[in-house]
Amino acid sequence: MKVAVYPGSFDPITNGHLDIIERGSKMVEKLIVVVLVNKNKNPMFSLQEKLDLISKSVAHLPNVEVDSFEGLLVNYMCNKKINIIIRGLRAMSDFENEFQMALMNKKLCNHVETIFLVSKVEYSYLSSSAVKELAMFDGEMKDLVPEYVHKKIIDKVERGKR
Ligand code: COD
Repeated sequence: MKVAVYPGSFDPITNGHLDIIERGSKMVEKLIVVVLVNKNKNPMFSLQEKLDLISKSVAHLPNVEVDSFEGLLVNYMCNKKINIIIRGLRAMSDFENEFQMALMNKKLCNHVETIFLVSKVEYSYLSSSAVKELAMFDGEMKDLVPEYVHKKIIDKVERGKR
């Protein structure tokens, strides 16, 4: 079975991520969206919340699963015997970091191949950080994230103000 992982922080999942998931899921028999846990980061959403947001957003995609892992991505992949990583590329600014990550993962595990999907033009400026910043300052971000995610971001920001 051809299986790939789409790893990321997903804090929170955006329509840009979702587009990569939808397109990536057509290239393989199973795509696993993996939330990597980084204890040094202070995310807006907890791991459980991220898993919930992603699961609801990909519910229409039967060959997509959601999982999480703490540690090196290649260890997750070795445990599950998966060789393909899918990543999104928005602009040249993504390239350097993505290139380094792909080479490092290849060095750590020679079987691993990284496939890059170029973002749609309309999502090329979109990031989780931009969405969070808009949310903090009451900017409009309805078109940038799935509807359920939009609601949960608004709830979180409102709770923060109380
Ligand atoms: N359009 C298209 N693609 C997009 C968009 C968009 N609008 N927004 C984001 N993406 C892509 C990103 O380019 C990335 O490919 C992916 O979606 C996920 O993005 P983020 O921002 O949610 O996640 P990242 O990039 O912070 O994730 C980094 C990891 C957590 C995957 C990485 O740090 C990691 O593998 N950590 C585990 C430790 C490890 O194994 N390290 C060794 C490798 S150096």
